[in-house]
Amino acid sequence: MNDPTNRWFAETLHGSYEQRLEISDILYRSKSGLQDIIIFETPFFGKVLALDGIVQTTERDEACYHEMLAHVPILAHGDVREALIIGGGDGGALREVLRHGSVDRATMVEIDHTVVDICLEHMPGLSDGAFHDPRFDLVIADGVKFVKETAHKFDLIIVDSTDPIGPSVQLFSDEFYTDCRNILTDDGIVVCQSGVSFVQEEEARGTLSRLTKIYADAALYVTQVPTYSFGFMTLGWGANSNRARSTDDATIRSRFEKASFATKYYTPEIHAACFALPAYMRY
Ligand code: AG3
Repeated sequence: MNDPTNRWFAETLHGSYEQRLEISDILYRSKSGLQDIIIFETPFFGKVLALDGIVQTTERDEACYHEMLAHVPILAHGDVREALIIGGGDGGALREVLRHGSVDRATMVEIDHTVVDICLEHMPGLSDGAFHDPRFDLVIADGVKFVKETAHKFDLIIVDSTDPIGPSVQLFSDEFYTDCRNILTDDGIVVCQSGVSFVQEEEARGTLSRLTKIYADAALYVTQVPTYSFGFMTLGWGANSNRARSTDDATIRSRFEKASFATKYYTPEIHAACFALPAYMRY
């Protein structure tokens, strides 16, 4: 199905359900590096990046994911200056982080430089100039090793990874989250993608139990991304204190108004609601 000569890109997240996206053009394809990478054009979703057969991001709905990874922790914290992004080579999370004037530095540690290069070439709207922002630092390295060895402290760590298959497996481990905790500032926060729990229950459940063991405040929150099929995408939250999650709604609203940028998904109301989980996600 994923043969480039085919007009359809098929994704199978669950053995008895297939999602297909119509391909109008294949812009890049490589199976020779760390992972199977494809970027293709579609009539409805714009350009799409898929890694190892799984849709990572599409131009049409990427904001539903990247805004929630960045704005929920940044506006809850209130004073994020140093941000670290693990993965996220397409630049979408980076773009949203750098919308905040309070951020002095955003470091991205991406294991696969090809993802950065080809996204910049074929999907430049994803990063929208963020890779050229003077506050941005790119490190091509293994995030697992970086968090173990760095001497820096961060107010926010965003883990924008693939699911735990291939190069991301180690990002879903106690050791990685302990190392992240150790490089966070006192009120620092880590957020991470933890799968669409309806079909990736182990990923969401495992993330929550790991975060609960390691952080003073741990939770899952949700966002709705149309091309991540099967419903809510869960995002994990871990913080060394519960200060950020105790921020009241009026403060969140006023911080958002002050930040003064337009969003496609995030609103202060969504922020207030996104930690409310359906009963099937009460792990
Ligand atoms: N990373 C999260 C992809 C999740 C795919 N899983 C799924 N559809 N259930 C996206 C990277 C975008 N910056």
